[in-house]
Amino acid sequence: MLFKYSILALLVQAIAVRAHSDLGKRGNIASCPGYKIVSKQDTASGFSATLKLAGKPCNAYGNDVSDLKLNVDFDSQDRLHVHVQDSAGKQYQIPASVLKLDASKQTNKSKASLKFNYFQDAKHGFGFKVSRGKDTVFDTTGHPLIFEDQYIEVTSNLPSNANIYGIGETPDWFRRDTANTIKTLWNRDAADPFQENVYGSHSIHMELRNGKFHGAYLHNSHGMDIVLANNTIQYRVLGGTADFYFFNGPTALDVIDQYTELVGRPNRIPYWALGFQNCRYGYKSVYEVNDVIANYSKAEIPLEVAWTDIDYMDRTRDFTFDPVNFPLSEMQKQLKYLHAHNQKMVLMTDPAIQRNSSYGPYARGHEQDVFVKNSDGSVFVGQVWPGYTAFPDWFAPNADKWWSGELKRYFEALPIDGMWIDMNEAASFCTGSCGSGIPEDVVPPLPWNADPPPVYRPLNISNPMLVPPYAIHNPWVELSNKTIETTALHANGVLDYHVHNIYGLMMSIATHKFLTTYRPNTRPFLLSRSTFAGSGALVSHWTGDNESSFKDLHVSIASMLDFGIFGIPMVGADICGFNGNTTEELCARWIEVGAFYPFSRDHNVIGAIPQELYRWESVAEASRCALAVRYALLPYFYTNYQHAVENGWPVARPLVFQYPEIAATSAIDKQFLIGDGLLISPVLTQGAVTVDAFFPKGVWYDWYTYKAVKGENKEITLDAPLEHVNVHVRGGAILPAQVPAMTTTDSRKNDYYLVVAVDERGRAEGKLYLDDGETFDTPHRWISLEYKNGRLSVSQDSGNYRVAPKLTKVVLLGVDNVKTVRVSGASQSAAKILSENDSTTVEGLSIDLNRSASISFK
Ligand code: MIG
Repeated sequence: MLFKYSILALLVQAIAVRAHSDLGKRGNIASCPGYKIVSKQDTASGFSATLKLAGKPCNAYGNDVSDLKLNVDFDSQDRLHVHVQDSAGKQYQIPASVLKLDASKQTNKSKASLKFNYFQDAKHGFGFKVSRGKDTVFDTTGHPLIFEDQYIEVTSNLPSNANIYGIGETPDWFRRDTANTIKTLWNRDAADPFQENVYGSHSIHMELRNGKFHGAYLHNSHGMDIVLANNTIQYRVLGGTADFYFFNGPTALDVIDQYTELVGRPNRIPYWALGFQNCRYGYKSVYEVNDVIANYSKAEIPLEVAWTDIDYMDRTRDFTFDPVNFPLSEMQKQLKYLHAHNQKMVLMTDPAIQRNSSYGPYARGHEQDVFVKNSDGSVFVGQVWPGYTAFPDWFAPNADKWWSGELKRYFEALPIDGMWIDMNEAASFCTGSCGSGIPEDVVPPLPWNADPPPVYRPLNISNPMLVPPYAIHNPWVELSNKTIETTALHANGVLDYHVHNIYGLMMSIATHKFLTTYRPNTRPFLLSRSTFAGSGALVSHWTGDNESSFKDLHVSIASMLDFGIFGIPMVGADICGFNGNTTEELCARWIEVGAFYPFSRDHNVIGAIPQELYRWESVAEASRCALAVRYALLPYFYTNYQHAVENGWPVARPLVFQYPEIAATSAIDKQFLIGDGLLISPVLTQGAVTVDAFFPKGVWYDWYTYKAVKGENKEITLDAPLEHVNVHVRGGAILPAQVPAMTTTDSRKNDYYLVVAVDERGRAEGKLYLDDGETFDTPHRWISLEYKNGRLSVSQDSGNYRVAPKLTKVVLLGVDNVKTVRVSGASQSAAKILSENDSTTVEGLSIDLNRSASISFK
């Protein structure tokens, strides 16, 4: 039988005793009095004020807090900070040790693009507006502020049918439905159920209004619902404070720039991370993986990284190797082999540690007091792969030291290239501390295999920290289902209730710290399933356990675009689909999309039919074609990734980010751009051999044939045979490329070339970023590329990284009739000039990219 996580979901739902609607009392929201401003004081960067409850407490879902403090800070021209907190400072706030927000900025009202106004109305009390010119971008008019110990409600009016993007993590279409959407933020190990909450929490959204974007981020780690309905966006939060940041934009890239400046810029990745990667859950041995590596190379499909899932572990315990099927010595050989072929290895690590004193990581962790606890001080024991497990408490004073120590032993045994951290929501297979009191040597069966099914002790539901009065719309009903119980204790007495959503971020911090300490000058590669605001500074992300279906293929594009907003641009979905059996056609179509995911990895569930790219001839052919485009454009991908590192700009972008003035782009998530110059228009429907692709006004060029397509702000039907994905270059863009090889290391050694796609005025421009792709302290080189009046200039912007390969070829799309080529004045007699479909290819050049150059075409 095919192993499916949805079975697990059903099981957990079965243990949940109550339906969502039974949870909590009906809060008497209507009688909430709101607040009044009692005093106000100007500060250097804005003002502060005190607020008092304006009437009788409504205690809708907790206890109204009577005294509040409001801080308004004009952080920068484009960022406004509005923070309402309890004067007593008792509400839990995200500590700077977990997420340190940028505080470098300070300006004042007169310089700010976003204006702040507060008001007081008789019925609802204190309210505020954030505005930009004529647009009020946040407006609480008509909605009282509700601030209780376990419930905060803030509501802002929206225009009807607003264009809202972001808020997650949730598998959904890219443009959010504002008619009736509840987005719940509660990290959950759920197999990508459509429109529900899954692994991470991101309370950032942006809105497009009148051609301009703005954004808002609520800095709060608690569970929450963000509700879009009745022309409002409403935050219903289970605690903490109302800590909002507003971003002025006005472009989409500006909003993300402003957001990632606040929470952290995307991490620098090693160049090899852009290569294609293969994984599956259920490889039976190291020898099987050896075969997979060999088969990719036989099929001439580039494979950069060979991944192994929990299968390599001895009884699925972290830091161990199965002595029979994945013996360490054979894993070491595989790693050597991979390195000799410029390939890499990444392995899985879970946070849950088997609770067994004879298992070193547990014994040492227990000794150093690093695990999450029950309220009686004993270790909290959930159930994960290795049976009953303890969960590292990243707040524990010794946690980092202990975790680094375990990782160090592991890396000394097998110096892998990157790490994959999974199950860090944190996932557990049971509810509550199900292993507490059970002898250490008992290894329970996985709950879905147990006969009779396990009976777990009931949770103490009268505890509001377990069942808060307001029930967020977590589909597993209780917050504590399948995760660490919300009443479990972290160091300093912090309940898991407050920090559930940042568990994965904290694991990312500890793991990243180890990696950068162990190899101080090497950029780590770290893939995390659970993420939070700021995770992008540390990790890459994949979208978890999707389904092998055409629908999930389509949704994967939207999810990738969401993560661009979340500041985690290095993202991709499991290519060919995880759960369920893929099909030849689906797998071919999937690699045609996946070859353009910033993070490009085939991954499959245990028990499903194999789906490595070489398994079917059509898939192999589709892979070779699509990956050849990716590998040719590695310099372009890398340059765009550097834009992400420096400015947060996502690598993969929806059309609406680049063409906000074209209303028809607002909901397009069937196509996407890489950077601003490459448009991918894949087939997402079974049986289709054509695709209706939207082309914004302007000229676009087919990547393969160089033929021009005239964009007229409408869809054009394109041929799309099974092995073919439509890729177009925007007229006006210059894409840096390199002759592709089978690995990124080998590609980096090949000649450079430029694809110059001219617009209607015969112009184009682009950028090229170069560095060693490996170290932190590498020198860099930024180059500007510009084509106009028949002249291509290569100008050095900054940096002194020495690039060895030469620029040997220029492809001019939309330019014909070239007879002579001169490089910085010198005629190029060796150059070969070829024309095809109104384009010209000039070969045989030898231009040093370490200097500026000017190439004229006549
Ligand atoms: O509960 O390690 O999302 O990629 O293959 C499943 C086994 C645990 C979930 C991950 C998936 C991985 C699987 N893991």
